[in-house]
Amino acid sequence: MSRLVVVSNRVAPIDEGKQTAGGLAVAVLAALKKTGGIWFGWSGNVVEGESQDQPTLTEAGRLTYATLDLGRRDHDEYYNGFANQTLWPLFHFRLGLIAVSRRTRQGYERVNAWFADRLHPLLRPDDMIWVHDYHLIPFGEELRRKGCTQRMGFFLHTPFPPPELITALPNHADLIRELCAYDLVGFHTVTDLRGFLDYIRQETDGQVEQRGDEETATVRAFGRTLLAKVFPISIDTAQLESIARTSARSRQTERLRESLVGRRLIIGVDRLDYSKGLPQRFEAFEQLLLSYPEHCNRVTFLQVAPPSREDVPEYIAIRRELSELAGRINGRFAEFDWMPIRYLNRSFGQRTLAGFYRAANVGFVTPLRDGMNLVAKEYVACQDPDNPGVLVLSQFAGAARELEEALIVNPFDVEGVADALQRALTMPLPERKERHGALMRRLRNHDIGWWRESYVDALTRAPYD
Ligand code: ADQ
Repeated sequence: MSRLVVVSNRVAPIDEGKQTAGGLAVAVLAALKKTGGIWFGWSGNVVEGESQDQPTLTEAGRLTYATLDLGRRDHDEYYNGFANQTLWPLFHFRLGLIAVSRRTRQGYERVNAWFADRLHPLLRPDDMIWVHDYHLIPFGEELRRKGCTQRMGFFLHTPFPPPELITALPNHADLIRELCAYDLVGFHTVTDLRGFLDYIRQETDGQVEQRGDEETATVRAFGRTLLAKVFPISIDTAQLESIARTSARSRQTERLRESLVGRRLIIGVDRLDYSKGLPQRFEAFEQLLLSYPEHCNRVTFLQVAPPSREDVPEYIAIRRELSELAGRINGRFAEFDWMPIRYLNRSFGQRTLAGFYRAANVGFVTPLRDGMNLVAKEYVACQDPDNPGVLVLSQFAGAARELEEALIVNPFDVEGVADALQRALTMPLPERKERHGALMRRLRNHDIGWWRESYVDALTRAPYD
């Protein structure tokens, strides 16, 4: 069996006992444990001066973690700059927020080349290399330039927009050419795949071949042949179900229930990011209280949103906006014994969140754009099947493609979202059970193991020419 080499911007915390494992970390660790291999990427540390010269290698059984500290300039240009101020807003359809700068673009290309240089000596000829996310698009081409002929796959965790948006990026063709250096490029949804294929058709002289399957295409472009395919990421459904059963009786969940004194609970859990639609979500909750005043003092909205990317100005702005909005709505509706919105800028461990999800009557997930959104899937998996809550889900989350039995909403339509909340809060038990049952069947069939195996299986079959 070939070794797997996983490359991602951040390498997840090595201490498994302590990790608050996100979906990617769980999937990657499971895959690496099976085949043995390397997990290579940034350590998460920023150092003054130059980036670390050689990776720190940490052995854990058949798995090696190879991590590098980034120097301040590399971090500013590659991570804060091009990745998070150009590609992130671009891929989330937010042209108004993109920063365009030759300096950060060069930094992005330079750090990718430097990363590839550091991984190269660790590679074996029959390794399979799996690169993750928008930070590392040029990585594969850099390895090819060094003569690497190994099977190489890329998976994009964000959406991929239509070519009309991609072409707003100067030298966009270089980025797409870099994607074509991989043998396999994976997306969450058919919409993302279509964005990529439409670019190839409209902006290059490459060819796209789709044989009756809208989820798979062979692409011939920039002198290469690759497979582009849909792999919707998922969660460890069985494990979450079991964690939620025990967490339902945990001390913290009990405390949350007691604090509600019989009121119903709506929950939102997100990184504090402008793509998650939080201002519109707060306004929709306010609209619920205006349109359906019977919920005043009867429903609490708990929004957990730990700050992220705090060096980027747009993230400072959204944080300020949300604090003001929560303050205004609470000031307007609160009673001396009821706070309508509980807004928490912190994160919780997976077990605690599982208990909170189970205690909540409504899961409120309304991003303006999201690659997949794992919180939506986690909320469903954590429900009590005998008395499940209802998921209110944005049509612009990749998850909406699969989770059809959720109440699907347009997050820009604040009044429409308020109506969906009302429907969720008043939905009869038989309908809730039926919807939840259908959602769970899908999440059990398509869990994180299925995602990982289908991707690795497709990569094993490369090359595709
Ligand atoms: P994110 O934008 O981070 O991920 P999401 O998929 O919802 O979005 O969350 C990732 C993980 O972080 C989930 O497992 C969730 O439980 C956890 N998490 C989120 N908020 C948390 C909080 N407040 N406290 C503790 N844990 C929290 C990117 C893309 C998504 C895509 C994933 C995976 O933007 O669209 O689904 O990658 O591909």
